[in-house]
Amino acid sequence: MEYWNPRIEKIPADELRKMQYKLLKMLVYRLYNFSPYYRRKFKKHNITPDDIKNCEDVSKLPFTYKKDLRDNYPDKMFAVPQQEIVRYHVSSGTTGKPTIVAYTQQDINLWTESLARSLTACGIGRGNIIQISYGYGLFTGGLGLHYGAERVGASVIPTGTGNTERQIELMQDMKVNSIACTPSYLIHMAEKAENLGISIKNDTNLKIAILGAEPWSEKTRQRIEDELGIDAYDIYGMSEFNGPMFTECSEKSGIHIWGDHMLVEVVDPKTGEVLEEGEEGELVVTTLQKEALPLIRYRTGDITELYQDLCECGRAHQRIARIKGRADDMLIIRGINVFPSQIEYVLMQTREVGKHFQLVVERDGALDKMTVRVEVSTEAFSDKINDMIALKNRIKDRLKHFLNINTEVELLEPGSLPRFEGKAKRIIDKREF
Ligand code: DLL
Repeated sequence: MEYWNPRIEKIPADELRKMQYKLLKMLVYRLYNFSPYYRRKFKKHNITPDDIKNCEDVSKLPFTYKKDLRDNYPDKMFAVPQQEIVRYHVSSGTTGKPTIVAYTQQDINLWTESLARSLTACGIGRGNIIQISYGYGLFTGGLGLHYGAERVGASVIPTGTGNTERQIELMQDMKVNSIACTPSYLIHMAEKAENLGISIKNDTNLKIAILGAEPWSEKTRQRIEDELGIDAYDIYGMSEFNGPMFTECSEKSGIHIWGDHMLVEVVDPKTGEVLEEGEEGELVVTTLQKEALPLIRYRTGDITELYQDLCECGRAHQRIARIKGRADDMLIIRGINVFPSQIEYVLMQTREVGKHFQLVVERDGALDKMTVRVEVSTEAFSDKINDMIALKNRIKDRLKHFLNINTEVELLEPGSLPRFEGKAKRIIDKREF
């Protein structure tokens, strides 16, 4: 078992908790005294640093929302003078203005440390040749992973997104054995390779993929691993708290959140009430050491749960379950809550379907109607109408059985849905609210 920073990674749970308490107390003290934004907010909620007597007291602090970052655009939430800032990234944001995030040198160092631990836990280090096919630039994925991979001593090929044929050529020529990108882009790359007569499994050295930035299901992991002959690890993060930061370890059972960097809670998305470990809700993070843009109880919008048991890998740092989707991604179809990732899970259990799908939601009179548009795999695609009708009905039945929703299913020829180099866009919601 490899550790990047064994002293911190193998710290016993109670010592970690003590460390988190000290860091939280220092954070509240610092923000109360030096951040005009948080000082105002704490005063409004009658909070002083003396109110923090243990880690659980984090729940006394007010939440921070994406809206706060938007309302304070571009820099009113920064807690250091501009001279201390060495980097900015911009979070795309699907609606409204983007948000700007800032980093001091120390923030970059901590981000890099976090990724160094995570990449090591995924088996990446000196000797690995890693292709980074996340976007470089304003998106945090490319540069974040780049710094982390260099820190662990891997040889980095900073391909960024796009120019897929070139990427495949480099993968072969440079004997790339690991890659970081979105799961949808890796699937796209594998298809493109196949069209060029190249099998990722047999004709390249690829062995490890660090996949994230969008929801993907356990079934999709299994298919990627089997078809490409690799180990695929989930990586999570968001621009507001640096970017990509946390991954699974070799156990592949939950994403470790480095507790000295972040204090996490899971709350009921509607009431904000703190939930027990094992209960599903919205992830809330408090950044314990960030300087330029510290966040107190930031509502990520991501749905997950905290695992209770200790991980076999020996790290006491808390794990979260694979992200199910965003609270705002959740579709309510005739009153039933559905996450696109659940539909993906059901689809990927059906051997005859390919890996690309799209969900179209519209109003049919007063009722919601959802159409699952999914590509059939090249092997299973057939002109025999009866075969295709049988497959369609099988998928409909499974969706009904697992998710209790009635859907229309549309089977499509392989290659007919759009492909994405970054995050996939899978939902088309035509309803008007
Ligand atoms: O996507 C940072 C990142 C880059 C993460 C590379 C992993 C790898 P944003 O663009 O700010 O940052 O988007 C953050 O993406 O709140 C989640 O909803 C979603 N997301 C990120 N990772 C995962 C994942 C980057 N592993 C938003 N599974 C987050 C599911 C994910 N959703």
